[in-house]
Amino acid sequence: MALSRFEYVKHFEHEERLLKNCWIVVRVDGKSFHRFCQAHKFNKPNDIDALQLMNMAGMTVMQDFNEIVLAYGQSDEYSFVFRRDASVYQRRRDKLVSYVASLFTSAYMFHWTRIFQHRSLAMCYPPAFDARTVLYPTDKNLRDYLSWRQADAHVNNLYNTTFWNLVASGLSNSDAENKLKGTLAKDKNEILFNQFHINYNNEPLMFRKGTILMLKTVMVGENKQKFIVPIFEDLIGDDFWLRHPEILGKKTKLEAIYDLGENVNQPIIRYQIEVHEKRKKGRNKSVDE
Ligand SMILES: Nc1nc2c(ncn2[C@@H]2O[C@H](COP(=O)(O)OP(=O)(O)OP(=O)(O)O)[C@@H](O)[C@H]2O)c(=O)[nH]1
Ligand SMILES: [Mg+2]
Repeated sequence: MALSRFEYVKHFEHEERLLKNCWIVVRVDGKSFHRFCQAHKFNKPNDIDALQLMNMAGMTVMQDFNEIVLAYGQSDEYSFVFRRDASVYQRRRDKLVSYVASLFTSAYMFHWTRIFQHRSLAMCYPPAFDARTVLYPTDKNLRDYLSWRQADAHVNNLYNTTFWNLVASGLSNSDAENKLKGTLAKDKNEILFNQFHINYNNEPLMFRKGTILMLKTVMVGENKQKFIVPIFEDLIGDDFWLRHPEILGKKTKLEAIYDLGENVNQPIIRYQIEVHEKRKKGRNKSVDE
């Protein structure tokens, strides 16, 4: 086709490629989620269904990109870690960041009914997520990034758990805020324990540590299956990295079976089992016909 005289405008487009050999982290974050959570009357400080919905959206993104080695979610944010040697979209920044944000948002909407139908909770208005890409040149930088996000989850959750218990006990929001001004972690632990008989360490791990998602081989009935599994663990210490050496590219036993334990009841696992069963049925049907 002949070039139109307008075609020169194409050269105004600028494509940025993400530096080679660096870990790529794409982090999505809910836009004005303070308002979104209020509008939908999400439980404070943690709404288990809202967090499960974030995990469902995180799972969908991971299923679409096979170069994500780990995802980490807490509050209204999710970080996706792409391998150092990822060649996704030839590492074009705009393409990657916009696609991750868009898929995460549509998945959040797609899974909404499944998660919230037991509360008959309808969506009042469409949510939006922004996204950014950050490059980390060393393994230590990547570990520090993830530690930063998990430490943030801990600090916020301890504060919010104490704050909302104070408010529930009758304090106004500003009185609760004043009471917590300048307190250290141990002070908040003490308030929770002495005033509300809550041992913070017994709060659900998902609230305290956030959710880590990884691809693992699991047993579904008699069959081995690759599933995105939720992991609720500390990732700041070395233990986590020794137990999951594949993240930093150190090969693990290929067929090592990951024990889901009680996480078999997590919505993202139940969903993947359901899809797996449906596919199996579909396959058998076409064989029968
Ligand atoms: N009630 C409730 N609120 C939550 C929950 N998870 C996240 N949020 C809300 O989401 C907010 C997330 O923080 P930010 O991302 O800093 O705030 P934001 O309102 O989304 O603002 P921007 O990200 O700057 O657009 C928190 O401050 C909470 O208000 C939850 O489980 N329950
Ligand atoms: Mg936000």
